[in-house]
Amino acid sequence: FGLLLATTNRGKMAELRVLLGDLPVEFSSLAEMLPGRPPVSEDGHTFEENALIKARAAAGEAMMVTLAEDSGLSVDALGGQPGVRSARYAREGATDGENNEALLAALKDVPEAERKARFHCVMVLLDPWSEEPPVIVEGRCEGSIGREARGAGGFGYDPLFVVEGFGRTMAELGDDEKNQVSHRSQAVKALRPALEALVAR
Ligand code: ITT
Repeated sequence: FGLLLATTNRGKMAELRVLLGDLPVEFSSLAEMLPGRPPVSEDGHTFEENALIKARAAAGEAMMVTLAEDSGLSVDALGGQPGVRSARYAREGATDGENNEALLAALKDVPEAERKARFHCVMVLLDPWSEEPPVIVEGRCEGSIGREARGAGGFGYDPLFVVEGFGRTMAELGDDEKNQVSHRSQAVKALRPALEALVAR
């Protein structure tokens, strides 16, 4: 069957295609199914609210089974920021580089032991033809924020995020390694039974 991957983020899209690649599913993108559509306003206060906003909007417009996700970085020393504002931490429409710079600046005086952080990913699977409630799952990945950008892989805050137990940033891991430990891969793992049930239908 066809599954709409409701994201405008190219890094997410690339990872999702790999993480879900073994399923007998035909993936569609927003660009293909809803070309020219402006992004929905993500005004929720939690990852879950925003993932639901994105899933409902896309599924309702395309009338396709839809997977949407909201993700971000939560830094203890910043009281959980940037959180749901991760994509626009430096400013609305910020580049990944600008957000990384803003985060390093905010943590300039924070010592090593207090730089703990984690990535969150909340995924919503929504079938607009079904009466069932959407399936909602979460994945997390623990780590800490380094003092400089390192590595060329991944996207977003990956060059600053030192993965717990690895001593390397997410951007220094290979794609396969990232896909074994990332918040997104944990969320996909949790979503797998629901996806397999859909495929078997
Ligand atoms: P969509 O809403 O269209 O999916 P987006 O980029 O706006 O795309 P979010 O609102 O969920 O997505 O923001 C997620 C931000 O969190 C993203 O822009 C990155 O800055 C950061 N992020 C999420 N997952 C990440 C990852 O695996 N590695 C690094 N940064 C990540």
